[in-house]
Amino acid sequence: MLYDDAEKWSREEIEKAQIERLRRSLQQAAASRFYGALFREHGVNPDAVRGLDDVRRLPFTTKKDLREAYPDGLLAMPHADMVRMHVSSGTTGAPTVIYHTKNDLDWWASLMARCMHMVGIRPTDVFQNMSGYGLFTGGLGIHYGAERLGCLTIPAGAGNTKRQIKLITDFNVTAVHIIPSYALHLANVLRDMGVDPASLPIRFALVGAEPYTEAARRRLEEMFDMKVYNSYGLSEMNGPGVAFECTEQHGMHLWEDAYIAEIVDPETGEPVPEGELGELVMTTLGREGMPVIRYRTRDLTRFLPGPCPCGRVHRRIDRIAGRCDDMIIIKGVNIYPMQVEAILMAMPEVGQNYLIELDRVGVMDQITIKVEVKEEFFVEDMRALTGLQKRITSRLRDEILVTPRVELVEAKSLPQGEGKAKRVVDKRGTD
Ligand code: ADP
Ligand code: K
Ligand code: ZN
Repeated sequence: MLYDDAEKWSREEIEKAQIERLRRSLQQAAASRFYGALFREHGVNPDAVRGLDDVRRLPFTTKKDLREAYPDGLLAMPHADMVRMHVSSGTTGAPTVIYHTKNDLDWWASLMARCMHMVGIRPTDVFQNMSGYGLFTGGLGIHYGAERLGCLTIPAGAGNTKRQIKLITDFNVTAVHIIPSYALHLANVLRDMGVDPASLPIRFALVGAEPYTEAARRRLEEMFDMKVYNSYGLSEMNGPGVAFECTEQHGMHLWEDAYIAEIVDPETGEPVPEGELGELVMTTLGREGMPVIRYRTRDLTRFLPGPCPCGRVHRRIDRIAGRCDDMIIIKGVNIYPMQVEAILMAMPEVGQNYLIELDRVGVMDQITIKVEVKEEFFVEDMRALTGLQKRITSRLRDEILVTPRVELVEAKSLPQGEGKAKRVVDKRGTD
């Protein structure tokens, strides 16, 4: 059963709509100061767009552009038509602002509702949103989607874990939205309270906003006895509701009636061969207040080849491997934090948290990985611990190709915030 007509579109229907909507988006964008100037500079004529290949000739928009246009250089309609703004959480620097009209919010809520419906969430479900509200789009973005679908929606917000748990049990919450690092933390708190996470009524979890691995997903599914669906979005493209897993749990359908997605080589900006990893570039097709054209997301992923068994034609992207700017270069080797997580989360002895520290000792870069060990494995027996440390070190070395220093620490001893996890601390300075 489908929520939305566009879910069952064929490739031809998708492409036809994309071309029409792209033309309209470009016309709309041209009304903004930023795109007005950019289009003049690059000779972009919206009416000349004939096919999807024309997208490649359009100039990119970068985070830097959005920062420089702060606060309203990308507004394509009068300020008075705007009803909401969000500011990116600024994980990687100065903030950027995104505006929405009433129509924009309506469109966003329906995309989000479509995602939730796709995995089986229905108006009879009780939905608790455990992510921060405020400027972060994971709050209101998910909230209005859940309401649109018809769920009783609890705006719990982030943190206050004891109250979260009380709400879940008192109101028989069957679906939640939660970021991965907080979900792992929640499991710890529950166990400390003597509650088995699997005894909670939750059946569905929308998990996203930061990278996590397949191993972390499986861990969450087992601990809570629930289904975890990967949810991807970014403020510049509204927020959540951009791409979402179906019940196959194999890649996220990116809604192509609402966005044009490309994957390019982050160095050259040229398209990568089909199926290869690169930077996701996205264009809004449905936003009137502030269209964004060919936005460099800096998120690394690839298109999954072939049709999805669920029958939806909207192309699937793979789990986000990291951001271009997450990459750690150490001793000339490129490393992504998710490579480390994949190894750690697959080991039963490893707890729910880890931290990567980069240091310079003399002229040598050094990578230290602090790893929480589950209580039951953090024993007095030095030999057992040394053995575990050696095993972790050698598995990590095989994956990242440099030998890290591995420090085993007690469960729950590493810093744990309510927002997106900080996985890397670089103390190398700039000297
Ligand atoms: P910020 O860029 O300040 O973190 P956003 O809230 O807009 O602000 O975050 C969007 C970013 O979050 C994406 O570009 C991506 O890097 C990350 N993200 C969102 N969802 C996922 C997901 N399911 N998997 C991995 N990363 C994600
Ligand atoms: K309801
Ligand atoms: Zn599918």
